[in-house]
Amino acid sequence: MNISILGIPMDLGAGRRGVDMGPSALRNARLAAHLRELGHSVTDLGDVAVPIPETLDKHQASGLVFLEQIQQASRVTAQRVAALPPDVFPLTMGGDHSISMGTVTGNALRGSPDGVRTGVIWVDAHTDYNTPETSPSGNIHGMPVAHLTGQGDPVLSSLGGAWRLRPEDIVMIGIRSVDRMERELLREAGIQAYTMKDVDQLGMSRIHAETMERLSGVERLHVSFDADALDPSVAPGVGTPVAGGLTYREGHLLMELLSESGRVTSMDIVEVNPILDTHNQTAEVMVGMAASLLGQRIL
Ligand code: 6HN
Ligand code: MN
Ligand code: MN
Ligand code: MN
Repeated sequence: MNISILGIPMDLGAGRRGVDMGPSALRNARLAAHLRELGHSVTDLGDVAVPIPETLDKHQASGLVFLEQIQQASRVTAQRVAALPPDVFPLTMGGDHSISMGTVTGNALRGSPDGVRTGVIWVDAHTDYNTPETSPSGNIHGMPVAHLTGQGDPVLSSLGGAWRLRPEDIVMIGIRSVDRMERELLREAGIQAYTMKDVDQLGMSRIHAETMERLSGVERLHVSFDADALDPSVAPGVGTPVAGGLTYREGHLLMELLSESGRVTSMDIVEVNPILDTHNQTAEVMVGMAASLLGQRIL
């Protein structure tokens, strides 16, 4: 497979600094080399330009933190990804999870200006379904799924023109932290979310099977993997850790089963924060997750 790696060193959407160094940490953990060892042809496209927070005035006319800069970086990200040939597998690296507004949109638009029906598997401790109105923090990394489905800020919700991610084409896995109003919006939208209770009770194998069944009608399938989906003992280098997460093996099993399905067409790795990490452990673990999704086998 031809894999294109693109970094989006974005930390304007998060409440804590350092997640902009995620792409460097993942490169340092030899992401490209690991994927080449699996037989892939890998091109590193470098990073999208994202402004440094200290150079900006934090207070925007809209009241949302760094809204304009995130709009601009999301537009560029969507354009960069959309310009990649449909046969390339884009592996996009954050940065905080606000980058996925651009990456998912760009992937849906590849080779098709109107966008094709795209499924999203959102692996995360959080549902990231706040709107600017419901968000308790104002941080845009807690809002990408709402914007992808057409809610919230009008610029962020129309990055792909008229294209929208359909609520029924989203499956969330690893969920254990949802805000009060966010929960109501999720229920109204009917988004399928597997909580950690579901992971404990059903097991990852069944959750994978149900996910594939639910997303059987989509043309493309994107995996957005927030490192905080994993338990903080496995992935400590994240800005919003939540206890009781996916084990190392649950994460790998999901990636292995998705790899076997042969249906995944793009992936994000987000929220790796080397400042909060221990000897780059979280980046190393996430490189392993990408390798499992991209064909690494135990035997
Ligand atoms: N992430 N629900 C919280 C908020 O501020 O909206 C946390 C969001 C975390 C976002 O980890 O990608
Ligand atoms: Mn290694
Ligand atoms: Mn997230
Ligand atoms: Mn999260």
